[in-house]
Amino acid sequence: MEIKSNDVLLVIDVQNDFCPGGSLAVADGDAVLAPIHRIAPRFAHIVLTQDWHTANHASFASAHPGKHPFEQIELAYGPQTLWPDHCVQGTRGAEFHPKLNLPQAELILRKGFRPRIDSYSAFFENDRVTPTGLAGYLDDRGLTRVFLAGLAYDYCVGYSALDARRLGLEAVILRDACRAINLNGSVEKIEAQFSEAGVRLVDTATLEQKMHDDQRLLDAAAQASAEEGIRQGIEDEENGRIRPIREFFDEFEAAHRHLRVAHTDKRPDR
Ligand code: VGL
Ligand code: ZN
Repeated sequence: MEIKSNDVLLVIDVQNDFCPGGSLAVADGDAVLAPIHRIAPRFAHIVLTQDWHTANHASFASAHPGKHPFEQIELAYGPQTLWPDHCVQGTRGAEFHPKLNLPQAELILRKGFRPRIDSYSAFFENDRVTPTGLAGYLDDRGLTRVFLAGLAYDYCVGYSALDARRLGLEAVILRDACRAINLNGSVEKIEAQFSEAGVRLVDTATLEQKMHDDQRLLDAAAQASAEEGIRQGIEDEENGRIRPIREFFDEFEAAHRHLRVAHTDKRPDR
């Protein structure tokens, strides 16, 4: 597998509230930084997403008297898990992790800003029909394969990957560059959907190794073809199928002798 110019790295929700110390901390959440930073230079295009809720957002348990975080309720569009308040617009928890260093990212996409609808996916909100605009953006730019990394594997990363497939895009999750919330079997559930939908999982190290191996094969092929060209040339010359290369050199030298003489004449004494 190689990374091509129509690939995009989608870095999902690497925000303070999803990292250790945050209000919806994912275990080891900041461990995604190292693999993301290692693989990012391979990509020509990077998009960051930011969970971006209003205060009193419908996905917050605090907005539903008597309800607690991680319980389920029914909203207008169906079941919704309730979360602790997190990623409220303009707060420190909503900011990217201070060590996230991807200044080359071309787009920061915010989602979950409609007070009555949650949005796990970077493509559609949780009603599954309200678009975020990302599909149009990628289509406009001819980006047809998404690699995904970030938080959380079993929610925003997973839903984004499944929606990408629904839109006819290729989706590859960089597994070691994600961490999961793992709530009531959420990892197993979403992984069953991954295999159904054709979402691929790969580790960044494997991807790097494959790219390295592919490059070595290409180099070897180029080398072999150059050698074959030379061998064929020598054989053709020996069989009289082409003029000896020496003749070309001699003619060239003869034709340009005056230049060399003129040149050497001008050279100062050494
Ligand atoms: C997420 C739960 C609530 C995520 C966002 O980024 O995976 N999870 N909001
Ligand atoms: Zn959220």
